[in-house]
Amino acid sequence: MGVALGLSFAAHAEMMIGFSQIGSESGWRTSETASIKAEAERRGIDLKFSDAQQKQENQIKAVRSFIAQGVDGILLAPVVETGWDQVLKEAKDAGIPVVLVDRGVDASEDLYLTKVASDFVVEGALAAAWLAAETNGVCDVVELQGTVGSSAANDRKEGFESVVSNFPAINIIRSQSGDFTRSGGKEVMESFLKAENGGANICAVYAHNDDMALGAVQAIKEAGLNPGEDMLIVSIDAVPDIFKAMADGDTNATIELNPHLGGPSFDAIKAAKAGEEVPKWIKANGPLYLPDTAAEEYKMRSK
Ligand code: GZL
Repeated sequence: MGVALGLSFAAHAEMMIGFSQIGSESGWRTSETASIKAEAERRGIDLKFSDAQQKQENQIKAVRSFIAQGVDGILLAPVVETGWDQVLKEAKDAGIPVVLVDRGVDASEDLYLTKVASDFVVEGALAAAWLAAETNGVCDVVELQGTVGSSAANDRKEGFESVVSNFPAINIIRSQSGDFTRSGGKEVMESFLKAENGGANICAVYAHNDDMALGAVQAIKEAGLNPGEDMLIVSIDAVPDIFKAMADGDTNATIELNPHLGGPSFDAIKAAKAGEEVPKWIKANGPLYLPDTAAEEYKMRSK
């Protein structure tokens, strides 16, 4: 009688990493999540994933659970900048390195290993520089801000204003948060149109991300205006749908935000465990894209 040997080799994971993700509020966020999960898979990393539904308390709970599980490292995409000191100290006391992914925190640098993120101030400045060139420095702009209190929204606002302050005839006439979502962008844009003479006073829309810009496009069309012509639209993320909108003439510029942050994050944890120095900020800024290459980019990115 043959003996069936049930040999099961628990795949030996290179590392066990906890990842506290903000949520799935935008196209960019979902592609970032997919990219980080794929990179973990490729490296044989056992990734414990938690979606916080954009609530900081869920992220703090998740980090505490990762600490209790004794993970080798933690990726944290902090939904807002403040309120992290205590839980970061708990991770540090447990000897678990924390990598801030995509967004930053207002906490002492010794409480985390590194931040893998773009420089949002530069992104905001680039958007303003493009608009100033496009309008010869004369434009009344409405601003769709990202999530209130997030480093992405704070810094993109700061960067935009740092350039616009050099142009006395460029004015930010309205500014409000659409929380990085399409529905939020649409709702706020509808209120801006109503408040600004049906949109006649608005020269341009600066949206902190593409999803809010696409929501604004819908609102502008429903108001009987031509987005991209009656008012310029510049945004950030470079998601596939914005390239389609640019190719259709509905928006005018986008700035790339790199969603492939898993590699540098996992490398940083590995380096730390090997006792190597890791810089406190690993930057990943991308270029500005215009309609001339939008159709090509859309085809390539939506495969
Ligand atoms: C910025 C990132 C922002 C994206 C939005 O790095 O945090 O959050 O621009 C996302 O699409 O919601």
